[in-house]
Amino acid sequence: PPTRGLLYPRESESREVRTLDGVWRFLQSDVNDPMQGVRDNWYKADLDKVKPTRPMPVPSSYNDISAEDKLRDHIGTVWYEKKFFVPHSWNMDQRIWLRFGSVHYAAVVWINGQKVMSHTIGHLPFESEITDQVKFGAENRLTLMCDNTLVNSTIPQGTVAEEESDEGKVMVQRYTFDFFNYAGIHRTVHLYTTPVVYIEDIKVLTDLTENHVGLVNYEVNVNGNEKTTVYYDPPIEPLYVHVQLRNKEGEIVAHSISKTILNGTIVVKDVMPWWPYLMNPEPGYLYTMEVYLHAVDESLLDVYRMKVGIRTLKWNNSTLLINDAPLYLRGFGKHEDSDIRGKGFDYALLTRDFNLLKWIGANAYRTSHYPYSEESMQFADEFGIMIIDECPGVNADIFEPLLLRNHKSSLEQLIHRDRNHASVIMWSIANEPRSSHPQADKYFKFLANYTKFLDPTRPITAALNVEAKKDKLAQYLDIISFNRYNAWYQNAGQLDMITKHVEEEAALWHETHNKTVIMTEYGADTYEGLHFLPAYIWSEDYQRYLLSKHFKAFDSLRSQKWFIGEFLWNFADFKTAQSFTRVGGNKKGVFTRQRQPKSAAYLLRQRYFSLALEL
Ligand code: GCB
Repeated sequence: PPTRGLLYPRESESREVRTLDGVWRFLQSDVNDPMQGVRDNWYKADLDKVKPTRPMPVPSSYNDISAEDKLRDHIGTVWYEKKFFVPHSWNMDQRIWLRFGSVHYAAVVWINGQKVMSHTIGHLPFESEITDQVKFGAENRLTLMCDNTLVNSTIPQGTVAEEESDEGKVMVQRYTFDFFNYAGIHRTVHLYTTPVVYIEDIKVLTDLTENHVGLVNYEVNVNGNEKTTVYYDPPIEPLYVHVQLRNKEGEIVAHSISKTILNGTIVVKDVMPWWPYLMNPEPGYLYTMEVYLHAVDESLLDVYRMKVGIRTLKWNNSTLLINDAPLYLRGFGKHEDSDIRGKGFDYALLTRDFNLLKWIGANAYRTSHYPYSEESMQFADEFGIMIIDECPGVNADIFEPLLLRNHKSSLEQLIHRDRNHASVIMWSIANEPRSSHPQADKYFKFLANYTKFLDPTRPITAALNVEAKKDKLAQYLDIISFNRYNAWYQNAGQLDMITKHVEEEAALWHETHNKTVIMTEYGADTYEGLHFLPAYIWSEDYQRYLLSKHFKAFDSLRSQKWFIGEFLWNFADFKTAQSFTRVGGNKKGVFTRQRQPKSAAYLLRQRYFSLALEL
């Protein structure tokens, strides 16, 4: 498998970073002929010459930007275009890179009419060197085609069918997960430079020893050397790195030089470990690791800086520990979702969400049901919020080989992107797959082993919703997570049928596999402002009552060490595909989509803080 990650673009004395965020040109293809643009070479000229375009913000989903249902519900390809200058000053012994934080679902990219890259699977970054395609000191044209079609082999799965309508035959996209299939350029587009010989990837693994000593093991991957005969003949070698660590105050606290190799260990005395929120007076402590790449003549080739949290993570069949302290997770399932921009990245929203997590006393969330932005992972490190990092495999149903290939690829890309984050404590390989299906056994055996092979340092989980006795996946997990909607999808209205069911189901998972258990989803749709006494379904009163009945179950389960976490569904209301079970979307948030609290948020806050104080 590939071992290479994608470093987040950061400027330094050897690197320049720009973004191409802003207003791009946009056009929708004909739903009945999505490949027309490729056939007719739309990327070879300005898009406006092909068809009239419209302005489109980047990053943003395109779906909710206009007043047209045809754009909101569009199926197939859309085209984006952006003009940008590359200054003359960049035409000097360096490489130029174009990087997308995420485009959903599939993307093809051209620079000045030449194809430079393609990528499938949303929510994950991809990049390409474009040094040979750009014009220096001149304007360049970037064209991107994006396709939102989901089929049996995509992660996640969907189906597209041609059906009869009042306007003749139309295409209909269906999927079984409920969140809206937003599409477009969802995250920042970076244009950046590296030196010719450059730091391509860094992997860190941290440890703590007795006497307050921290260890940072690092492996640096360098690239560009063997390909550089054009630039440097003979190639520069050998290379070495000088790595140093600065504390929050900016003082150098440790360093290491290896004169011949690119990996080593930094020893940090009187270490400040990384702790989750409310487990320590200074949670989320991060050092800055500075990596200087030198040629053997000591000339400086490249510099990259990244934040590192130093912690240990251990688990067995009865507990999960950070820095040898047992964890109890108080969290949420979330979504990347907001008004107008859909899944488009927004720093204001991200910062608000983390401030709300802090306000409510949560210490964890699951990136349901796909990888979240790299910027959010950086926030999680800094706020001490632990992450169950989920790949986009939601509601897998038909287990075909091509699906497995894409599922594996999504985990490989996710792990290489996120493995250096102290906040990531678990990989989630699936949400609610049909794990009772006969083919699920072999499929998940393979997928679970592959994930553990990619990262043996973190436990793996999956959020399950089939009956414990019928499930075939849990046997391959380290930690069992389950989703259940007592008094909602089961026994709606029966608030007296929650506590016992939750206790019994958690116990059954534990008994069947002798592993730790988390409840990753429970909740009730709640229309803010709706009140009923006695509590009645969809009201704020019902949500509060339903939560308190779950808390009762969690409290009795917590006395058994193997029950290690509760995750409410959902942090905030979010948009869904249209259905008669949804009023303006899924309303199970304790915050509205505008991030204001429903009354249950205060109840949860009380619980999360009192749980934190107990520990
Ligand atoms: C689930 C899914 C989640 C849904 C939720 C619901 O089981 O995992 O994606 O949003 O139920 O509210 O229906």
